[in-house]
Amino acid sequence: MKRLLFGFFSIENTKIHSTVAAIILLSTFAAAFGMEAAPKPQDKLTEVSANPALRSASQSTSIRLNSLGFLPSMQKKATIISKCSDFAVKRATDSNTVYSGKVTGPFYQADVNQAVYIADFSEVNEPGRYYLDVPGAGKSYEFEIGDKVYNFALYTAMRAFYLWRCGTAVEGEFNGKHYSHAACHTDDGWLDYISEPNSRRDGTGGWHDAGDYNKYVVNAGITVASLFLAWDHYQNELKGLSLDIPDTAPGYPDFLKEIKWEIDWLFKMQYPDGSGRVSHKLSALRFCPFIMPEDEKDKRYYAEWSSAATADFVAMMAMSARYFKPYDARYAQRCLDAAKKSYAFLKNNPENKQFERKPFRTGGYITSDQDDRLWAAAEMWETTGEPNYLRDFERSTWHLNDKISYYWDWSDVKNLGMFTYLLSKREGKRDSIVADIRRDLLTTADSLVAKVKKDVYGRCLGGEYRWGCNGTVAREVITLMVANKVSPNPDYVNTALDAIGHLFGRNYYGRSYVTGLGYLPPMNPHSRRSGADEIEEPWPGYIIGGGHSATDWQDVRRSASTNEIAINWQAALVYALAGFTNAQSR
Ligand SMILES: [Ca+2]
Ligand SMILES: [Ca+2]
Repeated sequence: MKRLLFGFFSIENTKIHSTVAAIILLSTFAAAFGMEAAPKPQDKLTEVSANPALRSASQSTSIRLNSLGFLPSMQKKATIISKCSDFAVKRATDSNTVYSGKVTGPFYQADVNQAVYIADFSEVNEPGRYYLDVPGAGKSYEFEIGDKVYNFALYTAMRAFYLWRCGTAVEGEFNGKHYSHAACHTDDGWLDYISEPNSRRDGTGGWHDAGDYNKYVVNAGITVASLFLAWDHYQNELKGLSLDIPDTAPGYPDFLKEIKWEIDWLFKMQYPDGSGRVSHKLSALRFCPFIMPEDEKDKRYYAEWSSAATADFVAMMAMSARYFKPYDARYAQRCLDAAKKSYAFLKNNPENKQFERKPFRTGGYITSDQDDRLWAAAEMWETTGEPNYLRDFERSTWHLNDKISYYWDWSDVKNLGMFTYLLSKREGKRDSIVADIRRDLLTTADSLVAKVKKDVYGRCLGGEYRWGCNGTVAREVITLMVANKVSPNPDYVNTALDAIGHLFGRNYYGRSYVTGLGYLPPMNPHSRRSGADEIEEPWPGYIIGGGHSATDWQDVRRSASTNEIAINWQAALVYALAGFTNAQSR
């Protein structure tokens, strides 16, 4: 069984999230290992939700809406899967009707094989607690309308990074439970595969990557970038955010303090030989079983460098130099020096040097580097203003037919470079490239809007499903909000809110996709800490990857393909929520 399990683990976490082959392979494995059937949402209704405020004896499973709630002035919609015609919005305190209207529909959608009705109650803007009463469908769970409905979710989702910390003990309270683990992986890491055998150099720190405990530079790239973008776009709201984390960076706001924990580790991934090369990952040779992190005792090694990891390192360090500077100028300079060194190495070594998996059987994160290099150049230019970086960016960009990728994740970070260049206030940009990026961005945002308007659950990817696509649903909020910066449009903002609504309950399952938050959240994420500890409820605030079709999500631990957690998806969720906190100031 152990051998079989290792076989399973070696496939489950391949980090090749977007390949169809992997999906088919996983389905085969899932069948071979007899995965438990997904719980049907109605079976779970009698169980305790992690959010007791949402419990009620008479809730209907037919009414799906954003269980976090709604901002007063913004759009509010529910999807109802029972035949109905009228609906009322009732105040929770006294059951008085504050609004009544007619649903639209039925609308048939093939991928979920449902004919549904839509209730639009956007006109209700008085803060308070409400529920929907729909003759023929029943009563919804209670929801809130208010300015701060996303604040606690943001806090929990960002604190989840702290709870992911490696090389240290962590602990946190949630919903009356105490989550903790002892200091882990204090031997990171060994140099056998990049220089000398049996010698060790400090590689402690950083965040565990996902449901596993390894650390990968490429996946750190899109993660750190998404968090810095949240900071860049919403720092007035985020500056005051307290995360209840240790003061590992005195003088930094908590939000940046948590990012710095990862950057401190990232420094250690640069080769000790002064070349500027960056190790692709720090990892055990195999995934460990479901044990607590401090119990994983296998040796963990620096893997050989890759050009994508080196470029992502440059981009992250350049961003760090920019955003940390007001709080710690010396550290910022160290970041910039490290970025320059690795950038110089890349310039002298233009080949796409991919990571070679052997002998590691953990996550691959193998990717071509054109997009990563382009992103690195954009961040170096934005941080330094030096024209050589601008030239490098424009040379690698002008000929690209699609300046903006519609679907993006760790393997395609082109958009990050494009956003930085487009939004930069620096002089010297080439008008034609700016115009191309702007046009492609708005076209992409418009297509997301169009998909949301056609999808009965307001899903901005429509019927497109890939590994980790819940993370991409959240990540499209970045696309939409950057588009909204260059061409303000209420459709972009509403589509961004639809993405949040979809993730927190307005979906086929009528459930939240984020542990501990919202209505009937995932209970069995593919997360080693949650699987190994003594607490029934999983570690809180983590978004799970989601189905590979509209109807195949499984809330079971073994389903790495649909129920894992990961830092790249998490950072997208943080970005999405950050834009809608303390909304009264917007
Ligand atoms: Ca890439
Ligand atoms: Ca547990």
